[in-house]
Amino acid sequence: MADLRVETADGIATVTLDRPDALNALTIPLKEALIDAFTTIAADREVRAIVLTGAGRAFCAGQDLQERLEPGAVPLDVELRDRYNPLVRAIRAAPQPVIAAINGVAAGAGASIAFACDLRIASDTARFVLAFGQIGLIPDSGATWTLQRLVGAAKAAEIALLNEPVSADEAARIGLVTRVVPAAELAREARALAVRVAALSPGAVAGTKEALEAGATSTFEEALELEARLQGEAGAHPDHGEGIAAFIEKRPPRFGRPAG
Ligand code: T3D
Repeated sequence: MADLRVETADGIATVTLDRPDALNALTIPLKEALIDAFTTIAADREVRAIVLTGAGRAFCAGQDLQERLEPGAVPLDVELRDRYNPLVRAIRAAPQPVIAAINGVAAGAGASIAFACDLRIASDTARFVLAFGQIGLIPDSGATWTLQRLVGAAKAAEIALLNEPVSADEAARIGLVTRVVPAAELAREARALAVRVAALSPGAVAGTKEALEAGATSTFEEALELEARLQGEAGAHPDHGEGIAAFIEKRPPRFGRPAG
């Protein structure tokens, strides 16, 4: 698809939104290509980490507002159920960690998509703008769920209700991004993060994602039980033995593929 690039090398898939003239705003074909890309990559056992980024000066400006004005535009509830929700679900359900490399402004659903990722690293030129309020909408694509879990309810209410842009430095201060790097170093630093997580046991990483996701809404008892089940699976996988052997032999572990 012309507006989306997917490159895979050394176990890392890089997904790049590529409509720089429209600040990578999301059209129906682009959203569908993204859903396809995440679904395909999730099933690719050779891929151990995913980097999501934007071409040009923006990460993503959210819904393409030109498309919204076209005659016969899809009603918003349908658009959310058919495309935005499947997209953020696909990001969160991927067994591999998804790293948002936020190279510039992330607005509307572009911000929501960044919030849905597992890790966020930002260029010093990045900013988050919820933007929904200024066009008479409510935050969507999971932002009402993700944002308050990332920064706390009070800060999330401030960001969502005031529509104040959040600068890269402020995002780092409130824990919305892992760190901020100079723009010229973003791609390299995002890749370095991806290499770090890609070196871990893929099964353990997938289990960690699953447990964190479930733990966000479960009871303590449910979390304990899920940890017991997932740890049973992790403990029975050869990666556990390899991790212990590598520790004893004072060498880096060589983890294999996920079980199943
Ligand atoms: O609708 C549904 O299906 C429901 C789901 C909704 C999800 C959503 O995402 S709703 C929110 C949609 N997004 C926005 O409202 C953001 C609109 N954009 C902006 O507020 C600003 O452009 C930014 C804060 C993102 C960046 O500002 P700035 O000053 O750096 O850039 P700019 O000059 O405003 O934009 C540059 C170009 O990109 C410009 O085009 P031009 O004049 O050079 O031809 C602008 O029109 C275009 N652009 C920016 N955002 C969008 C866009 N074109 C289409 N859709 C956009 N969202």
